[in-house]
Amino acid sequence: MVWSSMRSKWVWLCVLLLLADFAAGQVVQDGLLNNGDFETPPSGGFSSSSAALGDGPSTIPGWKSNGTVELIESGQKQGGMILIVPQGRHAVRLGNDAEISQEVRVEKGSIYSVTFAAARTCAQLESLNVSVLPSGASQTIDLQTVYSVQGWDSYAWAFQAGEGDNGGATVAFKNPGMEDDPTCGPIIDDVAIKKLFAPDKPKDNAVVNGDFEEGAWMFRNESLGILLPTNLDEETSSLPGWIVESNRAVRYIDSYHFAVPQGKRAIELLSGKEGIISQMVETKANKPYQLSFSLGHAGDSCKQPLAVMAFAGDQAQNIHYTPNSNSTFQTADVNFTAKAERTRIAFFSVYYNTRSDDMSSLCGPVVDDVRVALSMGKRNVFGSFQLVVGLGLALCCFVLV
Ligand SMILES: [Ca+2]
Repeated sequence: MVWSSMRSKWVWLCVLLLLADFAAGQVVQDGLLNNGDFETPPSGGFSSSSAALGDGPSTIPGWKSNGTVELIESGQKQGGMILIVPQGRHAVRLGNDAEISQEVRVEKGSIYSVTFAAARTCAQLESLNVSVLPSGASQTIDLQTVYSVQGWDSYAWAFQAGEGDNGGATVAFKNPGMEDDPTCGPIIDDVAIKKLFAPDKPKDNAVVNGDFEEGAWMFRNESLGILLPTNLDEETSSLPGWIVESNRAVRYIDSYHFAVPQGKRAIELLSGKEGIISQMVETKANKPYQLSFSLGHAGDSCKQPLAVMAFAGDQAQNIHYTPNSNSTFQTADVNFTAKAERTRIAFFSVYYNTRSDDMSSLCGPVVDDVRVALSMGKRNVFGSFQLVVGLGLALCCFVLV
């Protein structure tokens, strides 16, 4: 009897704790946001005609909307054009200055990466602003370049939950455009979030996340990979340790849909020198180092030749991928002498490649397993050479004396 009453007390305590948890904000785990795929029917059901939701309170379950936000259905036509729904049957379109947002629960100081699929509708310049409040971090992503022939791409954007976020943060997507045709505007789908971790620094490798295993959320069926747009802030990167310092994006790929040299994730470089990833690695000045990495193809019918330009300090080397039927990648290295306590390493694709099957999707060489280590071998050889010369000189002196 006593035991039973104790147990019921515990159950109640758990229920109260859970309720408190919900009251504090939505419990967000890695993965899809609440109705992040826009497949939950609104209270009145999905409208077969394209009905704009207007400025009213949240009519899309889980989301707040502002301005002309429209739930679209796959197969829906506008003029002569069929609207693109990246995944499933539904997505949303943002009209001029329209916004959708959702509150997510975050931990102060942690880094989060938001993944989303986006497509543009009309031919003109379209962009999408992703932001987080109250910290105010934001980025406008240019949707002008469509990287895949499917007409949509997935992107990732990272932010740090700030002091003011106090457990909850509002992630918002806004169409900053003001087009003459108000039905133009970006389409959004499949919004997910992931808390990122700073990978451990390996003892024998100065590169952080050199294997690219830690990074943005990727759905298991994400067959197109994730585009990582320009991000100059290494503290808030969807690819911890790395920055994308070019105007164009690079593609984060997984081993379920692409050939990946090591582990489950790697980077495919796109758009020639318009797609650059880099990292400042810790080095000791005047010491010899070796940068080594895997260079391969993604198995996505990318038209050869594939080559990368690899930079390490003041060294730059153009390395071509040699097709080999036994392997999807080869290893390459660049020797350099560090000039300072921090050395920049960087990669871009030498060519501007497209897939041979559709002639338009952007593709390129794959880089993985990036390492920077003291080049011990070289120093030892040099050391023994000095020793031999030294002994020789001593012997000469001895003979002469
Ligand atoms: Ca990897």
